[in-house]
Amino acid sequence: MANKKQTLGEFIIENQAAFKYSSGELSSLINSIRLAAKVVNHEVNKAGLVDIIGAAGDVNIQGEDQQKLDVYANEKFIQTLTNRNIVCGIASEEEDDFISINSQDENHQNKYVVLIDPLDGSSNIDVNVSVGTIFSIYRRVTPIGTPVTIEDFLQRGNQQVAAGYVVYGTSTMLVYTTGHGVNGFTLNPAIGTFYLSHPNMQFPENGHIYSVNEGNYIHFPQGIKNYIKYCQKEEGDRPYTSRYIGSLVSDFHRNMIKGGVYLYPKSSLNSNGKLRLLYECNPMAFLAEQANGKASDGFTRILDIQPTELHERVPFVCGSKNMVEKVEEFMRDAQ
Ligand code: P6P
Repeated sequence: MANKKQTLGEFIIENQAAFKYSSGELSSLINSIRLAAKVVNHEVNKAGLVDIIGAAGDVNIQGEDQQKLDVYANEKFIQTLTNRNIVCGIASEEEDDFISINSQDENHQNKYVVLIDPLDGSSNIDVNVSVGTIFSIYRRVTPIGTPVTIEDFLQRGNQQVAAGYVVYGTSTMLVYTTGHGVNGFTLNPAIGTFYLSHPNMQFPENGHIYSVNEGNYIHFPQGIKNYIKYCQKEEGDRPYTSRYIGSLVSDFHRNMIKGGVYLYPKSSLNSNGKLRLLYECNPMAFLAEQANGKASDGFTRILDIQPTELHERVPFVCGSKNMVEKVEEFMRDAQ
């Protein structure tokens, strides 16, 4: 008899005592993300069948065409997080400014802020390639009883209390950490239940996959160019394999299982790279470190960077520890 897989709900209850803050609130927060993930998953899986794909006609603060599913996912996550009355503020990649949650919290008693990329990789929606949701949770730093401020959102990544992603792929998974390792849960869509399928996920220290958009090669810093040529060299266990899906969550997830490094460097096209520090790099860096991996901007630990604005971008190197350190070595040597 195969051992019964633990459900996400059972896992949360079993582990909430380990969470150093008020465990009930975090559990409720993770549960609200679980609900939103199921709702978004349902729409993502039928995107081709209803008039919900294609640009919504708007352009977000990033200057990117907003796909209807971007807008839908943003609304669903904000709605479920608001309804749980745990959160005092939300910042979304799809929103110009942060949202102060006052509807059920008129006395500003709620302690958590959530930062979210509701549908990362959305340019892949119309071509049926995996997309994902990324979330990052902090305790507020301004006094309870006062309205949330930008200061509550511009915290260093090393202050996160939880982070995770949903990958809407060949199966839908919720992968998250509360600072005690990384665990992956797979959705059984027939009954709408997530089951613990990947306990204690760890990046292999080494890997043979590098993930970068080589179409930007000529615009990369010399250190990155040198690393890419290193990966392609016939020597030792190289050449490595190049795998780049164009969806951070999917590239990260594959590399965490198989070993690999993901790079989105700065370039002459993007002086700080493309990925956002608050919604993409900090949560993925927290997960990476909790899974024995590493994440930097090529020089500095991502989680130590002090944010200065909601939508700031940073160069991003993330994955197997020894591979990230090899990239950092090439970056140092090229200075
Ligand atoms: P490019 C998606 O827009 C995203 O933020 C990541 O998920 C993905 O890895 C990257 O951008 C793809 O960007 O410039 O290579 O198409």
